Amino acid sequence: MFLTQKLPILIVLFSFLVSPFLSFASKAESEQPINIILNDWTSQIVLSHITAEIFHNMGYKTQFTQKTSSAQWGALQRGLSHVQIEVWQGTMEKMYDRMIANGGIIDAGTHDALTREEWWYPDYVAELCPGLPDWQALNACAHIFSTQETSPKGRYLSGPWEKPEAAKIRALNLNFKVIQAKGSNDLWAELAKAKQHKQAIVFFNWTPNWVEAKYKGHFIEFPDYHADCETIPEWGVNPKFLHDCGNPKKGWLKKVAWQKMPIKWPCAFKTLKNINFDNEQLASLALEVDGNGLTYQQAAKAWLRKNQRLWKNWIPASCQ
Ligand code: TMO
Repeated sequence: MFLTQKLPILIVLFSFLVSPFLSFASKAESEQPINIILNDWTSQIVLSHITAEIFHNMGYKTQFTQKTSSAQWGALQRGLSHVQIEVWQGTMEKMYDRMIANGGIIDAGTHDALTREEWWYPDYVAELCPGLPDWQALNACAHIFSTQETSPKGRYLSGPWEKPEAAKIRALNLNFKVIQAKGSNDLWAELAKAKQHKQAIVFFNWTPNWVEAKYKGHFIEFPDYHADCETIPEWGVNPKFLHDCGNPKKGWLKKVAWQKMPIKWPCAFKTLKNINFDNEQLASLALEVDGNGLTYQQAAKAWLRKNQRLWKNWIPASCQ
């Protein structure tokens, strides 16, 4: 009688006494590592490291897998990878919508950051090409953007991300040719070189990013984005073609997860939903690496050290 009544209390007492000595790992619902996708731009990589460290702190194991933003979807859908911490509307909305509709991936919430991904030029180019940032000014000065590869057309230097730039050029009848950079470092190198020689350049850039801290410049103003622009040819200035518009100017930035993550690692998923960065935080993280030479890990660790109160609050009380 005594024992059966008191047993629950004894168990509670016992676990209370012992729990501080148990490793954090005992709190993870599964020993299997959470696989986090590393894409190929700086803020995404730093945020991935921050996320991994937060999960470690909660007792989870993590792994990274490098995937381009176009190759990531299959891995997420099949459960080979489980988290992508920066899904940008301007480049990834189409695949995001399709994958959510398929049910393979789930939305893990939206960052506060508002994003824009678009053709961009440094300040001094405005003097070389009057009428910018209006896109209609581009054709009259296509020649000043031309390179050996593109002459007599202007060069538009794109990134390796999912964007139908050639279709946009065709739909807006621009006298430009797309040259695709291998990665963001190539974009920054071309920007520095062009600036040094005061040469015209227009390339794929985005915000928040480190560039805005170091270079003044502008996005090209294309016809305003509308979802119909990408699905209904009749929409917009060109009735025959899709993509006759720019990217969203206040785009979303989302986190996505493998659909079974909430069952397999419930506390990690709840925490992922709370992880939230704004424009300023993202731009300064990117600047630490691309401007100030820190490694991705160093930038992540420094941020975690300085912002403990903030990120510890992202872990729900029931998971601590
Ligand atoms: C996905 N990106 C931020 C490089 O445009």
